[in-house]
Amino acid sequence: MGDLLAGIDRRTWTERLGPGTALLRGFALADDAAICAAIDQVVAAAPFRRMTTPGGFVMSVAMSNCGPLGWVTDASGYRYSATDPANGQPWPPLPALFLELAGDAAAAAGFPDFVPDACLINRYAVGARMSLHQDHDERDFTQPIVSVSLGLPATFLFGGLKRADPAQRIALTHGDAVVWGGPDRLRYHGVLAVKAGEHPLVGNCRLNLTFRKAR
Ligand code: MD6
Ligand code: FE
Repeated sequence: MGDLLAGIDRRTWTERLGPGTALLRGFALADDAAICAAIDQVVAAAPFRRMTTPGGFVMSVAMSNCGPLGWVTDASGYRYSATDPANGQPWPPLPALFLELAGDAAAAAGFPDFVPDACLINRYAVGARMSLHQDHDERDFTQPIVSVSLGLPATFLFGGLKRADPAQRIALTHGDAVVWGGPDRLRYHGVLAVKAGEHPLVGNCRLNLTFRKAR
């Protein structure tokens, strides 16, 4: 597994959450400051914003994107867009570090050659949450999703392929990566409301990156 990784020595403890899901504890820790600096650069050009669902609810999580495509939602639906609806410009490019991190995490979980074309950046202020959903706006479900958590801890809900299936509760902390694909690619998942706290690097919020191959 990790012995094939080139470059940075990423120390990690792997927990398998399902046949196609690996939790790589601490995978992003060695790069945390550089990742945060890269996020700051992205959101200087494409600021965090709270989007509206097709049903008319304003999401509690604030979002931005980088890469060729970005995930957006508004009254007309959920979709990937090559441009930021706030300014009509392309999303900021995917930092090289992000591509390397996502590819390394996917490889460590058994998905070689993962090249994302979208990175959704989620910012959870205290109290923000994400209700149970499936990630199904991508075209190619053979490709996994790689998720990196930074800042305040959160409880991740990991359900089944049907909304009513029981969900595991998993504590995700700063530096953890979750890679998710194969038979688990369409499992329901969500995030419970983030509790108050202060992270020495990130401050009073949780950040989550999800890398996808949308097209
Ligand atoms: C989050 N993550 O952790 C929200 N989706 O903030 C997701 O919705 C997600 O972590 C697909 C795969 C992994 C994830
Ligand atoms: Fe998701």
